[in-house]
Amino acid sequence: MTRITLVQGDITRQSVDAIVNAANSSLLGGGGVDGAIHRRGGPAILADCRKLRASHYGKGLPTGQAVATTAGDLDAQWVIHTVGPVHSQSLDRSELLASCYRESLRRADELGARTVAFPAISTGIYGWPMDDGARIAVETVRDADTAVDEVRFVLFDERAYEAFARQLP
Ligand code: AR6
Repeated sequence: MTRITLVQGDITRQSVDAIVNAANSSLLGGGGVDGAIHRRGGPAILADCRKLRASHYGKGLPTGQAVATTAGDLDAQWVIHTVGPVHSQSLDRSELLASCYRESLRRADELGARTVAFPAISTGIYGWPMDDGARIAVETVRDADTAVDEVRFVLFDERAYEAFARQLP
């Protein structure tokens, strides 16, 4: 059984096996969580991302997929980069958002990571409504077939924390 825990705070301050990054398909950094992870994790993460781009993802990492790199100076062994969908009013992209959580946990299992910290993927710059993003995150992790012991959702502010808390008994 995977334990789901909630923390309000900065994901770059977490001590876990793997930290999930809400990246973009370029894998070359950006704002939000992505910017914070690269800033605090240092240049080793970007160096790994560049190698992955050159070897496997010349056209970018597709939405809904996930890849792992070193965690650099972060207090973790790996960063798992996943690309959330941009929210759309006209198209239902929920399955792609669920895929981010599922694929990140798959990478975690391949690496042997037992504790994994997730941000609320797509709920910032990519515009996903927080309540729906929280529902998809919690349901997907609950249903996942994974050996991860703890999934820790790290929510930046109280509004995000409350949205995730409503999804848990
Ligand atoms: N720790 C935890 N959560 C955070 C942190 C942090 N340090 N910083 C922001 N959040 P976002 P997205 C929250 O925008 O929506 C980047 O430019 C934030 O409040 O980081 O998936 C990428 O390169 C929000 O609830 O990711 C992409 O281009 C959640 O994390 C794009 O943004 C996700 O917000 C991805 O957009």
